[in-house]
Amino acid sequence: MITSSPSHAATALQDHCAIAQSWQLRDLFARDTQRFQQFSLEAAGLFLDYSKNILTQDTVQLLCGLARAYKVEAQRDAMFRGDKINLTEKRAVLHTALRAPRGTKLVIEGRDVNADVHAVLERVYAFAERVRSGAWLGFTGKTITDVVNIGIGGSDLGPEMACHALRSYAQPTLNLHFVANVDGHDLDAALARLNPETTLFVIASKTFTTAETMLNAGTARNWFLKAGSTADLARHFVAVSTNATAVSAFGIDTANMFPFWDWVGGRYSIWSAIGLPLALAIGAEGFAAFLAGAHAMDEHFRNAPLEQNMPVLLAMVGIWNRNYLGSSSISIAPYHQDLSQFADYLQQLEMESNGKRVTRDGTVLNEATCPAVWGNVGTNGQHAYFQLLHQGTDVIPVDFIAALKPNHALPGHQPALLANCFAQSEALMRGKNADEVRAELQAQSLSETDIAALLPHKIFPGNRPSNTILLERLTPASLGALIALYEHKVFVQGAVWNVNSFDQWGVELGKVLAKRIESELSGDAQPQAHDSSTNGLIAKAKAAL
Ligand code: G6Q
Repeated sequence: MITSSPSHAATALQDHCAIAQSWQLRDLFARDTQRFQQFSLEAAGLFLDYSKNILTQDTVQLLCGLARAYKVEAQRDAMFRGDKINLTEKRAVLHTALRAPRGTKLVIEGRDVNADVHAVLERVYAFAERVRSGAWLGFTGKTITDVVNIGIGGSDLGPEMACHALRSYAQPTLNLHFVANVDGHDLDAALARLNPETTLFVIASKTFTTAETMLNAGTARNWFLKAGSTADLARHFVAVSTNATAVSAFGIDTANMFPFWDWVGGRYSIWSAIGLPLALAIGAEGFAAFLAGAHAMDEHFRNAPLEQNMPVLLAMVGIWNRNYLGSSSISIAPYHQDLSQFADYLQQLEMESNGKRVTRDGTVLNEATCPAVWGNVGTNGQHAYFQLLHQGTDVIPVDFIAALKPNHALPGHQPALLANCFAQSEALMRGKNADEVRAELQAQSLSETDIAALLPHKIFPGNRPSNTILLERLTPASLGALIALYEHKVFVQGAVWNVNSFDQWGVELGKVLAKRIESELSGDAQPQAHDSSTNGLIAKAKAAL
């Protein structure tokens, strides 16, 4: 295999794209009855159909050539090996080590990472079992009925999404709540439904310094102390963090702290002790299956050739749509109610990882990086924004995600759901041309004048790309594989865009300014130091507070 330079590979794709722009998906399907077989594959229990993208085998070859030119395989191996690929933070990126089976050798800076990971997992599992079985008692001797995870960003989105996705597997006697927002409405609404005697708070923060989490945790502690004593805190507050000193200063016994490591990025941390709420919900066996599903995808990503590598293909098709065909956003459409938070989760995973404007060495990029990621469950989205997907002026590729078998037993719903999912990708691909619309209107005996007036409104341009990802059923293992698929997609895209996917400096400026404004809001002096808009808004708030 001859690997060309990145610029050669990109030029070859640009030339190819000049031709591909005239292709119609309808024609590609008409010409090749094997298209579905050619552009689909199975890995780690997931099935990906990417045939409804504007591409041929040549396109796939050229895209894999681009990935090779950017040394995606070597970059992937460096990540799995524990090299410090997060250059700006000088850290390894080892979420894959969190799901490696016991006994997988990995030594980083003299520490046996696998032994550390499994030692914490044992503690997480043992604690989860004590709470689930009712052996862990609150300060008045009652069993725990409610768990509140207080955390934000990566310390919230993953556990909340996964607990919702796997609710069919959850212990029904344990209610899970997630509080993230510094907006007091969030915590207030949760506390209003809770009894301090039967509530367990999980304070989840890698740094244990995040302003929102610390404020919410402090308020929760004060709420608890109206009922219990400081000595009782140990039965109702546990922490997940890398910062033992801050956990202890907050008043949580470090015996009740579940650690993780600096090589676990927030948005990649669901596999670590940050997944404690999920372990509480689905138990040790379920959590182990979740890790095993992700590990199966890791093995596929490490070993499959690029042309048959699901994360690589998902990533490179995304790059084709973004950098060559010019789409600026992608929509995520899970046809599964339990995945209702999956688009939000991917929004952070993709946009915080690859929403970057400079290369790893700091050079300003000329090409586009991460598209905006958004979406909602089908069929709800069909009655809201799918109009724009079908007939809007932007072409927005869609990832459809569905499970073949449901986790419920209600008759009739699953065929209706899947029919809608498949119909949407067919409609986006085929569209409806002027001849088809005219024939339809003529069949309804409309006058020629009415047909002429209606016709342009009823045309669907079609040729709009989509992927369909099928799961046999949404289970802990298939959810693990699905998340890992997208993590590795993000990795491959970051490798080709040549950005650091593992830092997030873009969230810092607002944090610093908010601190200053917060002190101005509570102080006496009128704000002067900002622009007139910010000064004006602060003054209005001061008058109201
Ligand atoms: C994720 C980000 C970010 C982080 C939160 C919470 O990759 O780093 O979303 O998870 O800011 O941080 P803490 O866990 O430190 O509170």
